Amino acid sequence: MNVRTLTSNGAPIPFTPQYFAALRESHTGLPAETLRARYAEDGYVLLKGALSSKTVLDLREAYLSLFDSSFFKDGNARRGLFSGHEPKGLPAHGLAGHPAHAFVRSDAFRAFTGASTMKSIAETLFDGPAELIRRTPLRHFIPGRKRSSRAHLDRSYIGGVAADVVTIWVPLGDCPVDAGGLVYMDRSHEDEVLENARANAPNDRTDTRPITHDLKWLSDFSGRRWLYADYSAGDIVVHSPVIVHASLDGELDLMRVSTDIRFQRAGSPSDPRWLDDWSADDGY
Ligand SMILES: O=C(O)CCC(=O)C(=O)O
Repeated sequence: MNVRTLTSNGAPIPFTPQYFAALRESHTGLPAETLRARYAEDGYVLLKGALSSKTVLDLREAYLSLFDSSFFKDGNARRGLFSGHEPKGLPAHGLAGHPAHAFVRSDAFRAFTGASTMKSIAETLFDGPAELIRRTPLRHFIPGRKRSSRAHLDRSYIGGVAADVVTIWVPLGDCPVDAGGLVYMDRSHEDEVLENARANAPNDRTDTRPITHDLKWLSDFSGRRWLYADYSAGDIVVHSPVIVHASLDGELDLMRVSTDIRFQRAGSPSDPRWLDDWSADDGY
């Protein structure tokens, strides 16, 4: 039998039960205590259909429409399929002058991150009032580039007490596993050894914040599996700053556009580096 192999930053990992299992599915109709118990137990909650798929697709379209239509198959920005032709003459993703830099400063994006649904999900998990953290990255992965998020914990990037910060990861559109969605290392939020794995782990960068780009290595090292989902537009994952996560390389035509929206418990200390709008060169 042929084993399917996925990659992350070009490093291969077999898509087998030894390395992968499904994320546990939840939804916003579950009692708040159940959601909090799952978040504590798993380090995440995957909320299927938490947002309207139309709202999510409208937002992605508003962003992609800032590019030349030659970027998209059939010139169709709503479908978001890569034509194979990247726009020329743009700064790198998220730098001033790139559409992602302008978009996170737009009213449409602010209305999305500031929606009451988002805040109320954070408040359910905190069991108390939440405040939006302003710095909100917009991710855009183009198929075939073999570039993904390396295995990391958010706590390596943002200060604060882990129990007082949550991230809501929002794929802007469908994101099946081979389109390069986020994967979470099973129960890694309980495993302090993992954070120290970076001393021995292969690393394709000089940045010491990520643990590794090699997801198979980390799974072999820890004996833990990567949890994945075939996300649909409207699904979100709320995750803890201490769960190890990463993303896979996109193999489909579908571009992966997503955003990670963070909340802190109201009144808890803010990380001063996260008080401004995101820019890809802000260093955080
Ligand atoms: O979307 C990605 O690839 C990275 C997102 C992430 O690391 C996060 O939401 O914390």
